[in-house]
Amino acid sequence: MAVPEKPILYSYFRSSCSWRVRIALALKGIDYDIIPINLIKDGGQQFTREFQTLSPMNQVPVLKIDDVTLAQSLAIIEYLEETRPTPIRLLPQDPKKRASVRMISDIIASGIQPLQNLSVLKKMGQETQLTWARAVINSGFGALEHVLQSTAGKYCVGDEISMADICLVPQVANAERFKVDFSPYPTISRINKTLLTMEAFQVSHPSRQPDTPPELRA
Ligand SMILES: N[C@@H](CCC(=O)N[C@@H](CS)C(=O)NCC(=O)O)C(=O)O
Repeated sequence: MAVPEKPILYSYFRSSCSWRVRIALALKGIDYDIIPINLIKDGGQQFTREFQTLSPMNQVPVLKIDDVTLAQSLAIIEYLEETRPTPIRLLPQDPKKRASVRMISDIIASGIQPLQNLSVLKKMGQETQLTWARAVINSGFGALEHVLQSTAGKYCVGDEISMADICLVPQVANAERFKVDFSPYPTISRINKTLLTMEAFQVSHPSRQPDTPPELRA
């Protein structure tokens, strides 16, 4: 019987969307190799013809797994969930909780991250970048804090870890990089702190990746 090939993740250490997938792979206990795609160097390796054939949007992450090439972090996470439901579920069985998980994931993945993504910031001057990024994160985090007040238990939705938590932690790291004031977001801060104690969030952290520059290593 043919041995299945090890999955390959095209990832950039600091990419929050890549981190989402790294967390999911770690939680699911899936062994994989990383091919780093440097989004900054030489104008960005995401724009090479070779990478564009894998990711027509010129974005990481991309995961090669089970003879399929997948882009878009939430689609990848849902694929992992459907094909590998054990050892941990990332979407609750209960439809209402499942919708809450998807709602929170979408707030982050559609309502915050794309507005402060590299390609958007590159179109602005250095000074405007910071103000813009802070404004969109504050606007999204205001909404998220409000939502979490009714959905959260220990984690974003109740006491089970989910895709929403996987989206939260990398977005908080982005916010920290842009020096967002966290005092209006006590629920976000509390959940983030709890999640960062977990091994899956630590091994996948931007400070511990093969392409992490020495000065940023944990
Ligand atoms: N919706 C996509 C977004 C992917 C995305 O924005 N990736 C960023 C890094 S987090 C990227 O590759 N940016 C490259 C660029 O903007 O040139 C996903 O969830 O995977």
